[in-house]
Amino acid sequence: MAEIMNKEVVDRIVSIVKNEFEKMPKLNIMVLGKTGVGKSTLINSIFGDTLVRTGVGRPVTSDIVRVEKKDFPLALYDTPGLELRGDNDFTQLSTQVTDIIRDCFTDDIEGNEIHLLLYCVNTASHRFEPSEAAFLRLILENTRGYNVPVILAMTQSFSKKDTRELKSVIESEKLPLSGIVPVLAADYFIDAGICKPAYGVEELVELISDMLPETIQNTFIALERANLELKVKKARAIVTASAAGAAATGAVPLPVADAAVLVPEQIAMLAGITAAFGFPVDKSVLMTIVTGTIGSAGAVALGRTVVSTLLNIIPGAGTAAGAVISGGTAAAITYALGEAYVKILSKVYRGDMGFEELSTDAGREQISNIFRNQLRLKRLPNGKPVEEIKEVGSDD
Ligand SMILES: Nc1nc2c(ncn2[C@@H]2O[C@H](COP(=O)(O)OP(=O)(O)OP(=O)(O)O)[C@@H](O)[C@H]2O)c(=O)[nH]1
Ligand SMILES: [Mg+2]
Repeated sequence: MAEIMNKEVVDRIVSIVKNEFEKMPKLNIMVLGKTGVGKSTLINSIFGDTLVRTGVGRPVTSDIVRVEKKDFPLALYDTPGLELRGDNDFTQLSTQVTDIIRDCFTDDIEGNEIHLLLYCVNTASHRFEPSEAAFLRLILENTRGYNVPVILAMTQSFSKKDTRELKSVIESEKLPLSGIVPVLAADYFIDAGICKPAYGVEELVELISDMLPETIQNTFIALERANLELKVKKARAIVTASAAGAAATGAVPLPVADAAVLVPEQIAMLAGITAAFGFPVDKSVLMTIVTGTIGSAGAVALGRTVVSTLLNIIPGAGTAAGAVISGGTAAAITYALGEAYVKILSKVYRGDMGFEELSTDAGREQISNIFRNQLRLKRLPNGKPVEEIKEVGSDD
């Protein structure tokens, strides 16, 4: 019985998540900068290396290539191998950039517009030339009406001193940028055994997210691979909203048997969280995650364990055979399930727990424990304790 219910629930979640991904608006980013500054390395560290490695590039202008991958809601306008030497080259490129941005905004294809411009300057080159500043100023002026945020990433910033110095040079140009962020996108090996660890990409990702409109922000949070906090924040917002929804829905019949009856609200919540983490690379992986987590937590979530746990928590509830739980309790269960799911996905994301582990007995045990502990906190999202269970007798 529980098995069947779980499979149904898992199927529902898998299909909702797939759907969420399919309807996700495409994120369009343009990356500019001279050849070798580290554009591809930076993009890899933000989105994982699959796009640059497996994406298909199509030239848009003489210098700009649009890179895309099937079923991946990201288009990257890249400028590979760009040798910019003088004012002439910059003027030509700024025309290409401005034309693309304008065309994307005026082509009447919804969601085709460029959402962000990332300009990369190599800190190790010690240079930010007047022609570069003029180039950026020109683009900013010519595209002002489209409100495309321009972020300047100082790449290969392994020296603190160089970073400080070059940053003040860039700042002195007083360009209307959305931010200047020093990064080291990949660990830098100075000498055998001496390594400067990568940094800054997390901050850059947070800034990018802040600069994007909300619908595109969701796409970005699902796709980015550099900032777990951002995903968790988004996921927890979904949990809070769902718990509030469950509270508003009011009394929910609590099943007595082991049947894991997850109400649609909770299914939507779990799907939303899964999407925020950006896991569904393919259906089988997604199946493993959902089966492993919900299969374990879900059975606990609304099965016998939850009843007895709640009965232990709430004095005077007695041995309700078929109790109806109040809105407050429904919210608390939803909240616990959501928080537990976020915790588990975070573990998987960080690599503290492997995909394979999710379906082992030990993995299941861990998941159940996380959920039970979460439930024991007896808290609502607003920190208030769980309300009482109302006994209504048998519900057969
Ligand atoms: N260790 C380390 N190496 C980097 C970093 N960024 C760039 N590099 C190195 O610099 C070289 C050029 O980096 P790419 O990312 O290919 O530069 P690009 O701007 O994409 O270059 P083009 O596509 O040719 O315009 C590569 O050898 C990278 O490994 C970094 O953050 N850390
Ligand atoms: Mg490149």
